[in-house]
Amino acid sequence: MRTETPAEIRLEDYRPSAYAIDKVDLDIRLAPKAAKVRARLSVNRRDGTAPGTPLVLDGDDLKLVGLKLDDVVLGADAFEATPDRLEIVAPPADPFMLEIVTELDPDANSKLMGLYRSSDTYCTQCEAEGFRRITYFLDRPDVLSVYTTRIEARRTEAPVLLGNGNLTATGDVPGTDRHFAVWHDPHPKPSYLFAMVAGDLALVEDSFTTASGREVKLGIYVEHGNEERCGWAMDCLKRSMRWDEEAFGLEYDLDVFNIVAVSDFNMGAMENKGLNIFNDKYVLADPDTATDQDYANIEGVIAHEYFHNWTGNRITCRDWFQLCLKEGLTVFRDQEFSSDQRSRPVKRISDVRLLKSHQFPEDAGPLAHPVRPRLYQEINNFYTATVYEKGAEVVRMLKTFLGDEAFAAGMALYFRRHDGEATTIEAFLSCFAESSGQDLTQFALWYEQAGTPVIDVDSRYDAGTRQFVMHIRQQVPPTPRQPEKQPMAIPLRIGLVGPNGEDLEYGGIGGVDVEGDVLRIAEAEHKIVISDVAVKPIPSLLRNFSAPVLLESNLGEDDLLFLARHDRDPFNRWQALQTVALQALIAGASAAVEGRTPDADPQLIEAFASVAGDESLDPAFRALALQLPGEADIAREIGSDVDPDAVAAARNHLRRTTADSLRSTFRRQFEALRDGENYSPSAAQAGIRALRNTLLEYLAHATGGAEGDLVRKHFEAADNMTDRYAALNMIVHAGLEGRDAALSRFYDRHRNHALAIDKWFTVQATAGHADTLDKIRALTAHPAFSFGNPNRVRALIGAFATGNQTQFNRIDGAGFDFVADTVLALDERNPQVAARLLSAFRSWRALEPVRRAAAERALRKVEAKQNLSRDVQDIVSRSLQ
Ligand code: 0A1
Ligand code: ZN
Repeated sequence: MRTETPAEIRLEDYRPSAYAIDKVDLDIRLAPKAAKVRARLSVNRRDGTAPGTPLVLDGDDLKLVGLKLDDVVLGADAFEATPDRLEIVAPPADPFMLEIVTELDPDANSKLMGLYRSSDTYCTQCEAEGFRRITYFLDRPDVLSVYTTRIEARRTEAPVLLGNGNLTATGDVPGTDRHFAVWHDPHPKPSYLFAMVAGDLALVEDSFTTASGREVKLGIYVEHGNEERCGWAMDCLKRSMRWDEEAFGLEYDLDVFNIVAVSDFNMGAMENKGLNIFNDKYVLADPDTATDQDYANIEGVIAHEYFHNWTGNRITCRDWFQLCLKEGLTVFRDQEFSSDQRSRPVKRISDVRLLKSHQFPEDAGPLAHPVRPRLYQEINNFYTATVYEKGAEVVRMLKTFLGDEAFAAGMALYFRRHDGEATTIEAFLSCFAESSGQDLTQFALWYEQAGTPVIDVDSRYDAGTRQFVMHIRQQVPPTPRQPEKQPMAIPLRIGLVGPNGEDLEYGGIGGVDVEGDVLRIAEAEHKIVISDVAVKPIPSLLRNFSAPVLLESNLGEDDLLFLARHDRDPFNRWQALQTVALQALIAGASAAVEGRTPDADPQLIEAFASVAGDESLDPAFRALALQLPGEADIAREIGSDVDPDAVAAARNHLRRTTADSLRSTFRRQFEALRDGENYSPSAAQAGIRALRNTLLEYLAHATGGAEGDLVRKHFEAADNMTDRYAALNMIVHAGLEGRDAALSRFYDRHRNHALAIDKWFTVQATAGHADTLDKIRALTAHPAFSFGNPNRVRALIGAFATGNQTQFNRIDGAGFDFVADTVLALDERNPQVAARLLSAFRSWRALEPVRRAAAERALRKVEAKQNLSRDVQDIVSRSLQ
């Protein structure tokens, strides 16, 4: 546990290490309570380091049991060791071999960082700073070493022994019940990419031949009994490998690629070289237990981890401030992959929904930070939507500004120039500046300035001069430690939509640099004149969401509904309808605060009817267009003094009035749609199911539970998890008859499938009912609940804190208190999971005063606790700043 004021690490303090470690030889002897790790490090003094400079290695909670230098035991005055640090006081001037023996207790490791056990399988997690929990090391991403790992365990306990790279030897340890395997990874890598796994696991095998003819053995290792649920993940892996060759010319570089699925994992998955370790939620799928969304997530995460092999592993980060160098770029790559595998517009809309629901609130609250932070206390807290999702948007904007060709040339240059290096955002951007000849100085502000820019567009048409004039202003809001902002370089993709719904031709555009249909906004204000416009257009702004900004404009509801019907940009068709719905919901929330019933908006309902029935549109798109903005999205848009009960009342009202007025139409469409005889997770079938379930969700909320039978029938008849889980949500959330029966049926059917039981917890945690918190408290005592399994904690308590706006934000503060108490209890066991749960308070300042005060009290209680982990201490202090 930590000191009172944890140290801040700053980007400007970066210095290369005094020593390099070129080779690491590990000998790991596994045992549940006392594993021994012997590390032999080939240490080299770097140029510029004075001979005799102390070598200071990182540790975390380590027990040192042996130490030799060049095979000689070190005397007590030659080193200083604590659990968190090892200093060799006066190392030799010439290269030397340091041998360190540590003893670990994998069973006692509840933080799930370093070496731990998950359901009897030994596994490791080293990003960001977990390797120092295995041995003392220069545990930083710019120290690259070649690893050889010998793993030894009892054969019966762990018949499978896996490491990074290629397998070079196996055998028995004579006279014992133990065996070993040796793995060698020829690619120098930072310690955070080290991994090993040992256990009794089943193997699903396949192979892949790279474009240049390398045969790669592919393996997915899972608990026995799960072999049948690996097919989709394997298929995703092979498609990812092919796609990276075709889209970026990047081939795999080892003879094996292994994936291991474990059930206790702090995050989604980890890209360890040649040995990816996954949260089993992103590997295991079959139609009975996984939803279409799960299938899509698996596709995205498998691709993401695989793509890290080049963006992250071959080219890694110089320091943790550069995290977005690998994460933003790799998210961009996995998004492009999924767009190519599925519908591009639907993928874009889903990604933007995620960005707006996760990243925008982060950027608008006390935890806001730049895509590349300059300062951190605990790096684990920077695996955020800003680094990942906004980081991906920044790469996408780069591509928009440069055009496809210069972007591709910049990527190629990046891979050529920096392969094998630990590098920076500056080096990355230089490649694109060179490939395009553009000055990217202003663009680089996207990495430096936090906060979501607001773009205000006020436009008018002058029939006399045939000019369309747009006044554009941008403003970046103040964020923690950044009160003043400079104008950003913003690619604003536009079109002028004419009365027939087609894009109008125009003469020229003055007042801004233009490339194709992209305006290069660079100043705080622009007056832009578009000449020779024959008739009054409706501008379609920020097409395909060309920049991660908040757009305000003087377009009225009629204009937006026209765009919703006619824009040739599908993203903006979706966005226009969302904007109309959001405006109606915000007005509805104000009405609810004043105790009035919100006004009905017949035009909006009519627009929903029209999208629902438009068979020229992709069903997946229609489903997205019909889904109302979530309660948290409405709250974010309101921005201050939010009353979550009023928001929910407005949303429930719009949903119910829409359902009541379109009931027979929706019912007819629901019944007419068919997703096919045999279940397939294909985008086409998934789209039809999404549309059917969206229609049914409206029906479930029709006045008086009038369509309850239809929903219950959907639940009973479901032959796949997508439909069954959707129906269960409707039954529970709409409070339909048969709730308890449905919950028990679901539980009984899936009692042996942890990932399905997670859904059972989540559906109950997200019900917006007054008794939900009591039910959750009771569920924490359910035999299937455990604070030791991160997925379970997230499924129940995480889902409550982030997915239940009215009950987490209860006016009596009980929701806040419950989550705060859980954070405190969890912190002793698993600080990372605790800190992440605490970040659910990120929008507390935007609440109305009574709730705001209650949230602050809960945060103060966390702050006051002694011996907080650095993870929780960091989040609570920034939340309160
Ligand atoms: N690099 C991984 C994310 C990750 C980060 C930290 C972890 O520690 C528990 C695990 C995974 C990715 O982007 O997928
Ligand atoms: Zn990643």
